[in-house]
Amino acid sequence: MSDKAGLFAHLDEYGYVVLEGVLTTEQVSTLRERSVELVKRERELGAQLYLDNRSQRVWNLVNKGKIFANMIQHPAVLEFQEYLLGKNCTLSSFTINLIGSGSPSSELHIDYPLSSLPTPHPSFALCANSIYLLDDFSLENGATHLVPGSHKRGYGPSSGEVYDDIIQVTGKKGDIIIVHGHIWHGSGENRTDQDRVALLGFFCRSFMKPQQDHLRLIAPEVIEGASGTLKRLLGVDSQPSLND
Ligand SMILES: O=C(O)CCC(=O)C(=O)O
Repeated sequence: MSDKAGLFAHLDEYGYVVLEGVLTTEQVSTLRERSVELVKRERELGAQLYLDNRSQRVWNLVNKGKIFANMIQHPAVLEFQEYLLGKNCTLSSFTINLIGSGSPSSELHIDYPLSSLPTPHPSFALCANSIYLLDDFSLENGATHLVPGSHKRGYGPSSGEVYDDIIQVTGKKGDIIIVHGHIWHGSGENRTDQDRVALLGFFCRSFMKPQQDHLRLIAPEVIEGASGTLKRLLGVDSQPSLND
């Protein structure tokens, strides 16, 4: 599926779409190498491990290298995020998600803050994710689980429940999967001897509180030197007015 209208229609209908071959081979290899370095460094400093301590997230990527700051502004990602969340949407968080060898699958869920809101959820998206594949996603190494169409149900999955309409979304490194934030999803079990590395660019509507407080967590010189687009994504334009 390559025509733009078809990609948007797939996203609307099923709640996800795979954008094929967005990143170059060189971008993938530099991003993966840099991601693995950050994972190792933060593990030594007591990083957040999960899924039997085999998987790990690295938070606040905009502050951890220009390559990440550039990647979150990728036009292909912004086009689809703005389609779902409005032209003034902002970044909620930008993280590395490493699903380690031997990691069990995660529980099916919807992401915070949607998971903490009363139901029914609105029919329009409040948040949405972008999964940058830095490894091929296969049935064996934990390709993302999701329930197609579940973004239209207005509520999230029940903990511990088994659902029979789950699929796994496979793809090639360099692809980016855009995921409607209301879709029921999770990472799969990694039955291989290799880690599965991805970046998660999570966006929200501009009136919402992001998962991370970018303007306090990111170094002032990074914010000052940011492009207009990046400043907007970090929420510089959506601060409350002082009314003075
Ligand atoms: O990495 C994945 O496949 C999904 C990640 C996920 O479910 C999450 O971080 O909420």
